[in-house]
Amino acid sequence: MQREIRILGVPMDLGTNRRGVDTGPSAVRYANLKARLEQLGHVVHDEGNVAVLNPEERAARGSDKRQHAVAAICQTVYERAVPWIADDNFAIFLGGDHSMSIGSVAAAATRGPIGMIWIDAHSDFNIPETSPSGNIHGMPVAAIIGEGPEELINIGSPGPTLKPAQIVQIGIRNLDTIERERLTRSGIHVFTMRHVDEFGIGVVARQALDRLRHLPRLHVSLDMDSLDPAEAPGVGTPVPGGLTYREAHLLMEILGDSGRVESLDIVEINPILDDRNQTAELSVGLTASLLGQRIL
Ligand SMILES: [Mn+2]
Repeated sequence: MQREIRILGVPMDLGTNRRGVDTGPSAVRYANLKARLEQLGHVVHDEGNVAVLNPEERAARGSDKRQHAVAAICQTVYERAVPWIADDNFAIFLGGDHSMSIGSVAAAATRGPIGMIWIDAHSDFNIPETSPSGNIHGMPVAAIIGEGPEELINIGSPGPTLKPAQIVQIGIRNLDTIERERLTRSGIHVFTMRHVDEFGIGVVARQALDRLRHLPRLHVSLDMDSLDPAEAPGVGTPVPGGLTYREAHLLMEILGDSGRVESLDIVEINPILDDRNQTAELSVGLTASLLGQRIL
């Protein structure tokens, strides 16, 4: 199916301590995301980047609290993307760190009830009180269901963006202690790497879609650290034992075959740690698989 696709870059690393993921959108563009999608017959508009002050610029201006800056950027992402969502275009958000997704998911949810498939090594379900690092990129899923700081919860519109039953996570393999307890109580359905190992990614992908079968539209949030570091070395927080190249492609193809995915985040690519842009190239291939590329 031919789609009209809009791409928005969010060159933000304010949700993490490690510099580098702010250049993720450039790396993905360098890996020819637009041309690759055009080859599949789609009409692609690159809408450029949301303006993000880097830490030095923020310091020079007498920077406010990081959380305020992240909230303001997420609100801008939301406001830029809502008109495209209304037009029924496919939207691709290029991070930047994963806190960006508070804004992109809020925008996607303006279409009506959506399901969210969060593909990640981490569940990103901390709140400031439970986070060992204090980094906001470990908190977006909590904010999306209405837990954590008010200013992050209220992006787009006041109150929670999604209910836990609208969320499925895939690829999880690294949880903080309290985060793990909170996650098991949350009602979010989690397919850990054990599920992938035991049943195979094809079964996991179909079960994830089935869990969200009451929701006609889906948002996919792809943290590139869900992949094994051997395939995707250029990420902010690598964790061994991730999805293989083939598992990740099959997952994207099955999600794409559903015809229900309307928006996508690609986050946490860190070109400084990458090997000749391998991780960004992989992300482009995975996006193509989600949007119709098939072997035969
Ligand atoms: Mn993440």
